[in-house]
Amino acid sequence: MAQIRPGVAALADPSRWCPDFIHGRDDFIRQFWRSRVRTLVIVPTYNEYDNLSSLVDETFLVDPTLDVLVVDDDSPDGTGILADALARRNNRLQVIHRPGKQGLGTAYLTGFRYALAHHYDRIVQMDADFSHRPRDLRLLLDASAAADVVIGSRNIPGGLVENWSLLRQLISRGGSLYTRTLLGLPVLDCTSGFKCFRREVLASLDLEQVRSKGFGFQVEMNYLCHRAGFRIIEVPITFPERSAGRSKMTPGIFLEALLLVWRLRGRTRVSPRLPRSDRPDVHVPAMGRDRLR
Ligand SMILES: Nc1nc2c(ncn2[C@@H]2O[C@H](COP(=O)(O)OP(=O)(O)OP(=O)(O)O)[C@@H](O)[C@H]2O)c(=O)[nH]1
Ligand SMILES: [Mg+2]
Repeated sequence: MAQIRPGVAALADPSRWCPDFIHGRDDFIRQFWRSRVRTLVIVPTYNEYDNLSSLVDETFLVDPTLDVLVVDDDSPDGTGILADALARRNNRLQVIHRPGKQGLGTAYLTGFRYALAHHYDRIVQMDADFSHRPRDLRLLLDASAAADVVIGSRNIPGGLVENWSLLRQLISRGGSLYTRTLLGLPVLDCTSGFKCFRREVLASLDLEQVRSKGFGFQVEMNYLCHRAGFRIIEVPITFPERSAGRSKMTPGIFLEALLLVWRLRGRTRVSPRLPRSDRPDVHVPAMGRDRLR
């Protein structure tokens, strides 16, 4: 069989001679778009001293052009003091201090108001306990070019949870099914808190009417976005159990989410909804598909 000389082989492979902006047109456009868009990552904290420093470092490693806002509720373990120290070293990190624990939902609302006032284009929600892996941020940010709301999902192909008992997985999946069924939401992971919103979404919603303090907040935001006709898509994430610090989950937070669904369902009956698809919009990028193999 005739041998192809290395020089000829190089000519036959465009990746070896074609400029990046022609060969990888998609990448070029994506990078250009990324450089124009201002993104704020909101991280609510309560007693996350052991996680915060490395979380912030890893987040900026993913994308040094992001800004990060820590919303701390006067954590007794000194997380707020640590956040201030980190912010002194990096002017892309901002800190809001609130007096005492007021709940995850209101911490995000505080962050949203800050983001709108400071003209950010995209707003990301991310927990401080590494259950939302900074490396998965890239998936959310890339998908946000084509959607109003992107949800990092554990319940779509390629998504997974690590180190959860079977019971906990059943409760989480059951909770999403319950919410989806009663509210008609086209979302497979209704309680995920790893999300990216386009500015227009938050600017157009009446955030004052959002009442949930715990993880019901995620459901309430999904509901409002869907009702307003925004395009919601899900991308697969890996969700490890926290390795440092303690969970803030309480039976009260759980009950709040259970009852919230009925409160929202009551609202559904009285207000007409905008036309939109009722089917989940799932995006499994190449990286997610690889996980399935
Ligand atoms: N500012 C603020 N942050 C909070 C509050 N409650 C929880 N958080 C933060 O919100 C994020 C999620 O809280 P977690 O305790 O991990 O709750 P969860 O992820 O629903 O529960 P686990 O899966 O058990 O960890 C973490 O970054 C917490 O530090 C609060 O009252 N105020
Ligand atoms: Mg957590």
